Amino acid sequence: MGLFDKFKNGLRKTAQQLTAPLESFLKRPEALSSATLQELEERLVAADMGAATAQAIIKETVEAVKKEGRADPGSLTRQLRGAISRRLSKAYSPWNPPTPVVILLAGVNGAGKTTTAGKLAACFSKDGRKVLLAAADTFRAAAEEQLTEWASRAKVEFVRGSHGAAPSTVVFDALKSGLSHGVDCFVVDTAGRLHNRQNLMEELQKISRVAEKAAPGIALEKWLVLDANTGQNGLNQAREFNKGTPLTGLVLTKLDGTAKGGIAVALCEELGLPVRFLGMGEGLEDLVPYDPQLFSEALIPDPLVNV
Ligand SMILES: Nc1nc2c(ncn2[C@@H]2O[C@H](COP(=O)(O)OP(=O)(O)OP(=O)(O)O)[C@@H](O)[C@H]2O)c(=O)[nH]1
Ligand SMILES: [Mg+2]
Repeated sequence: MGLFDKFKNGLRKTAQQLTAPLESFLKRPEALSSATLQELEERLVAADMGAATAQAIIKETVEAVKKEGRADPGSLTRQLRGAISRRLSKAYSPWNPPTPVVILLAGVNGAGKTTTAGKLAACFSKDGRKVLLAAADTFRAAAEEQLTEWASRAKVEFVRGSHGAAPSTVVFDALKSGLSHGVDCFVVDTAGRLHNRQNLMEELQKISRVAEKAAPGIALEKWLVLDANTGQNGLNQAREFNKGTPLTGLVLTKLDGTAKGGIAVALCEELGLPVRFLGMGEGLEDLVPYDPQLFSEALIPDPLVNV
């Protein structure tokens, strides 16, 4: 499946939420009627873009349509896509993993960290990188087993700590031994933690400090894994994690199962952090590199724009 098809599939539920009203708007001549605009704004909020962002998008869209001098429905959908796309592009720049690189995945319980770690390992390994998956979730034995399973699916190496080892020790040992064996991509899975638990936030800081100590100067990515179903609370989570350990990126998971994928727009608008990957299913291949253009085209497809 091509990349754009993956975006379309993964964002289908959110797109349906938006396209149904857009299709009916296209049949009406009065595209800029206040009833139309209000309905559209409600749909943006329902897709979880947030009230303030939805309002700003509508305002910007209306101004652009007026400026264009063609208050027809096609112009409305085109400008709407533009307003969404500009927000999705904030803080974004294409990312190529440096060599070597450490990617630390953090997030609340059940966000999709372990699944993402496995998918990332497969994705980088496919690109010819020598990948090591490190189980720094030492909290539950089952977590290590889950990651072992992913490592074998992704056909990459895997390292876990000895019983009762601290997560930072696992990371230290993984980096030391991995680097001496030519590993150039470390993907570190951590335990789920609530953003308001100070001690767990400190543990993350420690993992990151220890990684820097084990491999001074190594590129260290700290990504927050967010479940797209979390809605606007995801913004709060991201802010709190970012306070504890300054993040370098976001991964948004479970987009396939939600009509609330518009949260990506709110996150990009408000956080100044780049989204790096999107989780769109439970399989090894169901991870796509984030692309703001493809995202907005999947949300508002061409037939709605080229009218
Ligand atoms: N549909 C769908 N399910 C996903 C996706 N990512 C993860 N999941 C599912 O979400 C559930 C939790 O995923 P995990 O990867 O175990 O989450 P975690 O953050 O590691 O959880 P803890 O370690 O318990 O904090 C599993 O059932 C996954 O299969 C996704 O992109 N789409
Ligand atoms: Mg996990």
